[in-house]
Amino acid sequence: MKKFGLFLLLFLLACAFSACKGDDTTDVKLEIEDIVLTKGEETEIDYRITPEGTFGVVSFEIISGSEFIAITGTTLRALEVGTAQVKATAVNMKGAKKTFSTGTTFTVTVEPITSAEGEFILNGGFEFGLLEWSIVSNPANYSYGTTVVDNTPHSGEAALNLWFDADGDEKGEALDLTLSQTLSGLENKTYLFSLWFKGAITSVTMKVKAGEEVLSSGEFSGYDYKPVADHSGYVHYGIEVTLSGRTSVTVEIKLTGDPECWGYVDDVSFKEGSLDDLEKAPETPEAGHLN
Ligand SMILES: [Ca+2]
Repeated sequence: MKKFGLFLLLFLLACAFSACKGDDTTDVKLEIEDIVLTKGEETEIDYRITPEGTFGVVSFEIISGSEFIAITGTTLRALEVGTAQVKATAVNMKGAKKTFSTGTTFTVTVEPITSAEGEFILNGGFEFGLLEWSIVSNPANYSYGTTVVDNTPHSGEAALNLWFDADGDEKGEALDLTLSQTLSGLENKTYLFSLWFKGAITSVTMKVKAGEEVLSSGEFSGYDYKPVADHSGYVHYGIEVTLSGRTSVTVEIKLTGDPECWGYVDDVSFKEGSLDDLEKAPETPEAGHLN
């Protein structure tokens, strides 16, 4: 009888063990690879719960470097250059037969915005929103974005969008916007400051300054121009500047327009070169085209 009792106990223990194993908590794994982003970028956190067919609810906790990133749901945003550690936890869905709780940690590295070799402007293509640009709008509360709605950017997926509707009447407001960026590491060379524009505004004014001193400037039409073929309707505007004894300048773009104006600026560039490097539409007898 005693022996039978022991068997029963072992049997029950075995059952409990296998039941526990059947339920299984130990074989569920959460896998997330380390992530590298550029400052200003946003991505969905890609995770995998195994075995295949296991569903879970995943949550995240930034355990270090919370000043560098932000996580909302599964959306990860890179705020500042640095490294963050994130703890992720997956638990079974509510009411699921199989219960589990599993976790992992991963690293998010935020890298600085860089530009192509020889290019001094950072984020000239507006692919990282308005980062790196100083922007002054009049009125100051008009906040221009970089979403390209129904027109194509010159390159990438974004451009500076000059259409801003402050009062919700679906019409753009009058435009008075200045953007600038201070560049350093320059040499005694001739540089081309250029941008791609399309739209219907009044004017595009470009300046290269050293403090308040204007080293070079040019004003271009915001509506009367001839786009360059195969450039999505954009025109290439630019000014050149020859530097002597200066390693740093500020480049400035001022954009003005009447109510209901619209336009895009993309691929702003400052690099060694001259006006000869501007891409121009072929000369035609058509009057009124400035480019
Ligand atoms: Ca772009």
